[in-house]
Amino acid sequence: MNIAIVCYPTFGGSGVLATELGKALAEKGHNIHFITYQQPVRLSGFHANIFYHEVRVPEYPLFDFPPYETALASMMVDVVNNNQVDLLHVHYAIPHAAAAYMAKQILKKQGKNIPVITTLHGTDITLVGRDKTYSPVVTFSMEESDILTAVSENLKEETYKNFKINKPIEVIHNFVDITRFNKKPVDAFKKLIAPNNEKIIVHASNFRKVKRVMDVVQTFLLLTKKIPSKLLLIGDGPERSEIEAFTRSCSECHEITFLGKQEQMEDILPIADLFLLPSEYESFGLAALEAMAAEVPVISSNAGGLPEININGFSGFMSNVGDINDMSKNAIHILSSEETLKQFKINALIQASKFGIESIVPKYENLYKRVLQ
Ligand code: GMT
Repeated sequence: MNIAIVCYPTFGGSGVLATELGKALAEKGHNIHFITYQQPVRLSGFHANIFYHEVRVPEYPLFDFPPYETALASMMVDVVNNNQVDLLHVHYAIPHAAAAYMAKQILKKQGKNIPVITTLHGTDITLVGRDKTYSPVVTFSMEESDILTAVSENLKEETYKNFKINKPIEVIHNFVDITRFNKKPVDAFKKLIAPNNEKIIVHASNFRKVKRVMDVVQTFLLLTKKIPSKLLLIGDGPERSEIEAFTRSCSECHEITFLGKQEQMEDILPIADLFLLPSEYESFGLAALEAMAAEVPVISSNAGGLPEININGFSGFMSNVGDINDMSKNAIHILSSEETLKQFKINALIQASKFGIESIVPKYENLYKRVLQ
């Protein structure tokens, strides 16, 4: 099949998932056309059947707000017309689903019926999408998509709760390529981070409020009083400078390192002993799944779709949002003995395997076949 994938190119989970899906489909012989404004971060190297079409919005003095959505819809039309594209798969509803609707209508006038599949990822529904600034357009473009999918049962429920739509929503969980993340830790790297055999704790996110990165720091400070540890904070975003300022002013924070944005998570995760994700909300928590695939147990909140991936007392533990005492208590329990840690590591991998790329990608292929019939 010739498939056009529209996504955000950044480190956010929706862009990561869309890119990994495109790469996996290309491996299976499909031609994949990525349409976005920048090369997706996870799209490196040459793939014979992957094409990247960059959306550019020309500057014009009148445009205080450059019309990206219009440029995107035009690019979709162009890519479909010139590459025998069979379907459009858009990730993250805003503004991709609306632009896809526009492209579909233009193509219809030209005598082509192009199915649109919209995959909802989380904040396009729970934070941003339900705001009245966007809600009417999001509602309409979800209804008009030929197929609507969500990355967790929780996100499906949230969508029906927040939008008046009748459209069926199919849940296809996010996936991970286990073979890529399940690598042997590099001892020299581990030694560099933790020279005295301290435990290595990792958090990775876009440092937005919803991620509650300060809870990560507070949980770590309670934990490290009992078990000598190092905390690696990966990613960047609006909350980083405030949290960095706090860690500079706090005398107990010298074991915390900010690594910034990292493309090769599969090289870092294998040296970790625990992954912290105390988010206010996660539709799924792809970062936690990738950690589990690297045999890293997860201490998370129990918000949103996290209970669908993190199994309490098995692959890690879950606590109520903001309960840093419970999170640190659970972290200490996992790290208290090598046997306990080893068992949780094994369990994390078992749990991640339920979301293996080989079982989830065919679900998208089946969707495509169905919509093309
Ligand atoms: O987590 C973010 O803020 C980024 C966001 C995105 O859209 O890129 O992630 C969402 O989609 C991911 C992939 O499906 C999910 O794993 C994340 O849980 C979800 N984030 C939220 O719901 C906050």
